[in-house]
Amino acid sequence: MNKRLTWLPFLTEDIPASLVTPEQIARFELEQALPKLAPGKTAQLTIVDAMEEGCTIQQHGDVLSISGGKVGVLYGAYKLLMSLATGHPLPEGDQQPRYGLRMLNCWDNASGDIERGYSGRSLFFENGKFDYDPARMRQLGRMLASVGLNVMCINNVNVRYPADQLIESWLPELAELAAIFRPFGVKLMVSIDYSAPMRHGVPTADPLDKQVQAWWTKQAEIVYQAVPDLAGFLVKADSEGRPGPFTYGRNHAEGANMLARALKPFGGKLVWRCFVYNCRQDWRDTTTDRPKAAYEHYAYLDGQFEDNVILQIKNGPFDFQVREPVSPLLYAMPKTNLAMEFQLAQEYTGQQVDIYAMPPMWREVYDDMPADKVMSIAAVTNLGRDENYTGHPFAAVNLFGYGLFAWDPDLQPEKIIRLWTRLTYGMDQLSEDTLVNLLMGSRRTYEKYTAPLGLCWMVSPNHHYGPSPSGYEYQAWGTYHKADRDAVGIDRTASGTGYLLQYPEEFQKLYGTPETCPDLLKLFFHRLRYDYVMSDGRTMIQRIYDDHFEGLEETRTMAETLKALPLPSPDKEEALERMERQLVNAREWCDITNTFFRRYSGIEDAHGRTIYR
Ligand code: GCW
Repeated sequence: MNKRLTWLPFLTEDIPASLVTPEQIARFELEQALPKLAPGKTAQLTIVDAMEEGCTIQQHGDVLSISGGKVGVLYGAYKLLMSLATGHPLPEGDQQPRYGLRMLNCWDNASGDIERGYSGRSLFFENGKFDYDPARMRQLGRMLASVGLNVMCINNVNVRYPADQLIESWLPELAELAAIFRPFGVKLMVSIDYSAPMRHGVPTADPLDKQVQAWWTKQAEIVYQAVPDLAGFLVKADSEGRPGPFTYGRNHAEGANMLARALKPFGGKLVWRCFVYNCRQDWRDTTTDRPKAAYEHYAYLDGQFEDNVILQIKNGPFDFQVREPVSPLLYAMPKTNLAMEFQLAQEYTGQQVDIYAMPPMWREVYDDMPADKVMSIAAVTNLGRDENYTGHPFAAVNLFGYGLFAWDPDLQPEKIIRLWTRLTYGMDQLSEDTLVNLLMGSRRTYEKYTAPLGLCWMVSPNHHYGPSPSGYEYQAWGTYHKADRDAVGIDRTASGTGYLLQYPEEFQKLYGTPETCPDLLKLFFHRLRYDYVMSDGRTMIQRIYDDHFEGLEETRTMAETLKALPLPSPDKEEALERMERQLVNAREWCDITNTFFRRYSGIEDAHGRTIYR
């Protein structure tokens, strides 16, 4: 294949279009890879329908046997090959994914642009229509199946004409694409426009209106005739200008249930995003606190949703910032199906220019979320038409790690990162350790040179790359830090906005006082004076300066490390070219943030380093 498939370099043959079942693909992959990875060994596949997505792998002499459900055998084949390729022992016992739907959300527009896309244009669309390379789609199917992902929503949640045609005049094309991904165990999903009936002579989109209900019921029938195994619809409603039930005075249970009922006869899911907040806030208004919004809109509706509705909740209460506490809404809806949403696209985390490996961050999120309440996992993809799919060659570790975590959320980040590194580059031990360490530390480094201590934002408005400490300060998006000469941050405790009260008690205790709150989240929950003494004895302002200088220094060290690594071409050149830009970005962040706080606080750096005036 002309395009690079980073973590499965031993699968060099394109998957032929003639293979139409997971079992056939599993055999094909094993046949090409076993002679390279385990010469003399053969594989035996047994399908046990009841095992569904699960599998077991065993070895008897030279025979490697995989049993599993229809898709399970394919997952088993990839697990087996990855173990052989890395010299790890075969996975023991019954392998079952922890989460039911392991979804990717592509924010691809029909025009071919990708909202928050940093690796080229859309893999699926160009110029207002479907436009893809079928061989590349199969390659993508292979990537997704190899890490166990099973649902892909192909279009942006902000549905713009003509993407609304996906469930109307584009159904034959949608069916063709679904057929390409089906053998990989990947079902397609589409984002829909809540007001669609109004373009078909229905005077309203009110979910309680009979005509509206009839339109969606009929439309679901038509859609499922074309794509019988469509995973369902994804909806962004009443959010950032999208249409939704609020227009008609209806709540989101009424809004979602209407669509869910239309999908139910066909086994479809209705995935409804909870990213709902007032994006036209007046910065003078201190009674509204954006992180409170999702809980306020949804928690009281617990138990009122149809059983095929899944509420999709961003991992934090804001919006994919470098560090946020886990969303309290995840704890507040025990009677509702929930999915947690991550963002692989590095919108606020370096845009696939800066190195930012997410597994360490996800470990923290999985540790903090209610393990038994969340049933599905979603992530905004970082994929595009770039030859390596992810822009920065190292950004592939995030897609890889996301899939592995969605299968087994108890994994350790280092294990995931090492696995990816070894599969992708197969370097000597020392170089492997070096790259693993670099990736493991990359998120902390990025965090150090950007917005401090859970303060969030401070990014340049609109495109969200680079610093602009007050860029959002007087805007309508509800993201303020309120720095003055004495203090910074917003008090979100009971005596402040009350956001803290949305949490279960143990979190309230932990975050409730500046003393108990972890340093890295202190400015998320509290408004603190610059001379507040942190847990390690430094003042808050000194901690901000130190972190920023350290972040820049660590980036410089990363750049040196990168130069010395024996990475193959063109990954090496691509990584080095991006590192040049990361260095510029880190320096801008460091200097601008330090200057900003120095100007407000009037406090000098205790170590006399350069802070510009
Ligand atoms: O953070 C915001 C992004 C928007 C995105 C939105 C969302 C798709 O800046 O680009 O819109 O989140 O999650 O809906």
